[in-house]
Amino acid sequence: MKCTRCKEPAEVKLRAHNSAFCRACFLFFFERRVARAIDHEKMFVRSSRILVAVSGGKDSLALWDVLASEGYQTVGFHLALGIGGYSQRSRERCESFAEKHGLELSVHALADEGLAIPEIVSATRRPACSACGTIKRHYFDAAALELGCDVIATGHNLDDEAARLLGNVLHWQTEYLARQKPVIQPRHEKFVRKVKPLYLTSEFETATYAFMKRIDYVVEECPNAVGASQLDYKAVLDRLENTSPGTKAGFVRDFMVRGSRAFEAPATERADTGGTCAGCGMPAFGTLCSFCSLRAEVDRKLALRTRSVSPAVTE
Ligand code: Q46
Ligand code: ZN
Repeated sequence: MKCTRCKEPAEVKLRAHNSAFCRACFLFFFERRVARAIDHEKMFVRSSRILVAVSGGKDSLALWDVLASEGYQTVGFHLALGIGGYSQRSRERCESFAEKHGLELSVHALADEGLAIPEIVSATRRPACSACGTIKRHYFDAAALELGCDVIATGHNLDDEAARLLGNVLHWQTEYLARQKPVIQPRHEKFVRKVKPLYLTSEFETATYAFMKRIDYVVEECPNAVGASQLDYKAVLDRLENTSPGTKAGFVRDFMVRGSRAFEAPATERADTGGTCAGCGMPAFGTLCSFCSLRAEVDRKLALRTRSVSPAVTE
């Protein structure tokens, strides 16, 4: 097998692109693909300060690596979720990556404020990923504001986007379909744009890039991912991709080009930007934003529990 680009022996075959590459040409291909997504979707420019949300996994660290090596101004942000050894190892990978490359990293640990994911789940009985999603959105937005960033970049890859699109279509989640885009514009002056530079880059390609660049990332999945329907959708899409390479890329790209527009609400119907949260000062549609409502629910339920287990007061 020869490299499609330079005809030297190839190291990796990409059926979806009907190509094979040697190491140097694969890295060139990968970086150019990410650069094209950034430029084509007008995600950010050279002068932007980019908050890269890093989990410690291959996708977000590969994204940080590409952006930093392309000379973009980045600051990593890691939210330590407090999910036992998994979170500990994830944080260590982010810290060692930042140190090795001399990059700025900001870490916020949920456990420091009594909000670790397992505690929230046990107090509220909410599904872990739903609580986690609310919390991540809040801290990413707050970190971008605090660290003076113009844009938040996440490591969602093609497989993530295809699985999410399939789930949204299967359940006709029209509001989610309207917001499934590589660039989400802010709806409030305290928010910044959110972008996904890897949205057309497959999980296999990102893993290959991370391997070739010797990025030390956390391989294990979050224990809460087990059983998530997202994984079933990924398995179905893998089967389709196997029989018809390029299916995932076509599904996602064609949706963005042709389908997405059909779900957009007319400007007159778009939700207004709401007010300010009485708890944290971030934008909110009610008195409290969804993060502060969750925090209040946790506090309330923990207080109730403490009261019910305290021994009766006797004179
Ligand atoms: S980290 Fe959080 Fe994921 Fe773990 S609890 Fe669920 S949402 S699975 S990307
Ligand atoms: Zn709030």
